[in-house]
Amino acid sequence: MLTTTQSYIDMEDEYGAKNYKPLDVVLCRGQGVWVWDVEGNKYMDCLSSYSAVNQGHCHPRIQQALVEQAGKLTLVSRAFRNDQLGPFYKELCELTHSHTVLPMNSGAEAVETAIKAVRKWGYKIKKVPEGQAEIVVCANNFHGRTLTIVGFSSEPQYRDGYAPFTPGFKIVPYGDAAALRQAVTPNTVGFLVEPIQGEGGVIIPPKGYLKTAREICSQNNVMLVLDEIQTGLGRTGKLLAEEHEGIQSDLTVIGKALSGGFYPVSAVLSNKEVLGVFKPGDHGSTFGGNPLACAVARMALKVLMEENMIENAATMGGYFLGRLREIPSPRVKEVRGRGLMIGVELLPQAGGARRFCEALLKKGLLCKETHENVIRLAPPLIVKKEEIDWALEQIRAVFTAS
Ligand code: IF1
Repeated sequence: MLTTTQSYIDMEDEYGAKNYKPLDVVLCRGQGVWVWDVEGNKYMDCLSSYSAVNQGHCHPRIQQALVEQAGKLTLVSRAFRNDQLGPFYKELCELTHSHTVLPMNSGAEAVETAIKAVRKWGYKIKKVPEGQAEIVVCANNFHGRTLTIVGFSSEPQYRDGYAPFTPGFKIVPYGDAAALRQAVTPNTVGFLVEPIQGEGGVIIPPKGYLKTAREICSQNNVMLVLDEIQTGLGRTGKLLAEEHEGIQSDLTVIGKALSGGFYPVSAVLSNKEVLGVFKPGDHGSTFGGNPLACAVARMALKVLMEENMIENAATMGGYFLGRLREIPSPRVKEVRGRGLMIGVELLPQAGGARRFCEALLKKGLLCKETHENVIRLAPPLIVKKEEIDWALEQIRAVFTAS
C-alpha cells in the first residue's frame, strides 16, 4: 500500500510539469515556524518560502484580514477605485519613506515594472536617445523568471532555450564598484541590484559597495534600483537591507513577505518622480492593487512592525550565525549572512549541499540548497532562541556525522 506521501508525489509526477525538483515531503499544515506533512511529521521551516513567510506560517492576524476582506470585496480591477488601495499606499510610503507606489502581484512583475519605469524616465526626462537606454545588472543576479529578466541572468540554465532576449542590459561583477563606474555611459538609466544576492548563494557585497554604487548613480544621473524582494521586510534585521549602508535607493522593489505568504503582492516604491513618468494606460495589471491584496499587505506590514519581528531577526540572526560558526565541521567553507538571511557554504569535497538538506529533512528541519554548495537558512522572523537551539542541534548532528 502506497504511503500517503508517495501517493501525493505520484499524483504530482503524473500530471505536473517537471520545472522543480522538490524534497519529497508533502506538507499540509503550517503554524509559525512549524509545518506538518501528511504523515503527521513536524518540521521547522528554515526556508520561509524564500522569505515570503517572514511573519510565520498562517499568521492569525493576517489570516483574519484575508478572510474579512474576502467576505467584502476581492477585485474590482483598476477601472474603479477601492477603499483599501489608498490606505495601503499611504501606510507603505510612510513606512519606507517613499512618495510613490505602483502595486503589482509577483516579484518579477514588479521588477519588470521598475525596468519599464527607468527606461521611460530615461527617454522622457534624461533625454536618452530613443531605444538606446542601458541598464546595468550584476553577475549571479536573480530577479525573476520572465524572458526579459532571464535575458540578463548569468546562469546558463535560466537562459537555455529561451532566446532571443531583450537588449539593453550590461552585466558587471557583483561587489565591484570600479566595474560599475566603468560600465556607466550617458545612455545608462538604471543600476538594478540585490543588496545581498540570495539565489547567488547569500553573497554579501564588500562593506561600502552599495554606498559607492549610490554615489556613482547620483554622479551620473542613473537610477539606483534595489531589488529587496528577498532582502526586504525585515529579513536582514532591518526593514530594508539598504539601511545597513545608510543609503536610499531611487526605486525599491518588494514582494514575497509583503503579504506574509497569503497572497501574491508586490510593489515598486519610488523616492524620486520616476514613477511619475507613467500616465494612465502606460502600464497596468488586472490584479495589481486589488482590495484583497491591499488588506492582506496592510496587515502583513502591521504585524511585522507591531510584533517587533525586525528586531527579532537582527537579534536571533546574530545568535544563529554565531552558534553556526562554532560547529566544528571539516565540510564547511564559510558561514555568512545578515539577520536571518544565512548561507552555509560547503567545501566542494563535501559532496554537494542537497544531501545535507535531505539529511536535515530526516531530522525535521526544512532548508534548501542554492547552486551546488550553499545551504540557505532563513527561518521566519518570529523564530525563538529555543527553536534556533533545536535547529542547531540537528545541524550539528548532520554536519559532524561521518
Ligand atoms: C523560483 C530563486 C530565491 C527573488 C528576487 C525577484 C524574485 C525573486 C531577489 C522574483 C524570487 C524565488 C523564485 C522562486 C524561488 C525563489 C528564489 F531560487 F528562484 F532564486 F528566493 F532565491 N527578486 N525568488 O528572490 O519574484 O516573481 O518569484 O515573486 O522561481 O523558483 P517572484
